[in-house]
Amino acid sequence: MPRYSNAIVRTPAFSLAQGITTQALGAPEIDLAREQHAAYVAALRSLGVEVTVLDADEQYPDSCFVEDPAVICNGVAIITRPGAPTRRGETGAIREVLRALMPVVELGGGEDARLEGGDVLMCGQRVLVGKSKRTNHMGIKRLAAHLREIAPQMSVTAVPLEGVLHLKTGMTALRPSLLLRDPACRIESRFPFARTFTLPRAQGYAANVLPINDGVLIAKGYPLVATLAREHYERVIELDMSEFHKMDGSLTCLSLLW
Ligand code: CIR
Repeated sequence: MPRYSNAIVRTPAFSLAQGITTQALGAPEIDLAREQHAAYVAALRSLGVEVTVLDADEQYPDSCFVEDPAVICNGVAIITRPGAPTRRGETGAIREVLRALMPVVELGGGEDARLEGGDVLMCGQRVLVGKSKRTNHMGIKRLAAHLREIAPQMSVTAVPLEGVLHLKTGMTALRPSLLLRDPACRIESRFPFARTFTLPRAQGYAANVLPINDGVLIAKGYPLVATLAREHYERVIELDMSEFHKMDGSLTCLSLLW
């Protein structure tokens, strides 16, 4: 599974509740969100990842979801063009931070290309890219063009989807050959390289898992995924994600890893 040594995260802004959401779970409580975020950072560190914590950016309520403005592959960062207009400006600060750390390229493709990192699922040598409300055909084409240069061994497949925000909101890989899917995530594509385990609807949120080195982060309160995760990993870290869930956020969105 993926080996990571570094991560960037951003402290949730006090303005978090003003961010975008499709959930009807109430407003997030910022103090609790920050506690949950601190636990997330501690979990990454406990798995051997060096974490840089960026200050909160009050101008952008969704800016703690750092996964969306960039995609990192083979030590190169691709700065995306978020489909959500209120999030487009988040790329500026992330670009500056990443430039000091690695080569950085722009998505390109003009104003019409849209891509958010939450739609990019790396699964072994395969990259599945959600064609969602936030990521379009041109964005996927541009990502594929960059990856041909950066990681020619990887194949890119577009995955049209409905029902959830991003591809990774509704499907991630517990192992490269084991996908977990929230039934709310409607996908026509088939993935012959893996077994797809569809969770019961009430546990759908737990389809977003984050394998890191020898362990895996999972959302707390979803026993089926906890059992599955323990079958595959020695270290399973369960994190309370309640406040991020209210804002359509999940485990993967809170970090950029490389
Ligand atoms: C948004 O709607 O953009 C944020 N409230 C949540 C983004 C979650 N990001 C992710 O799943 N990668």
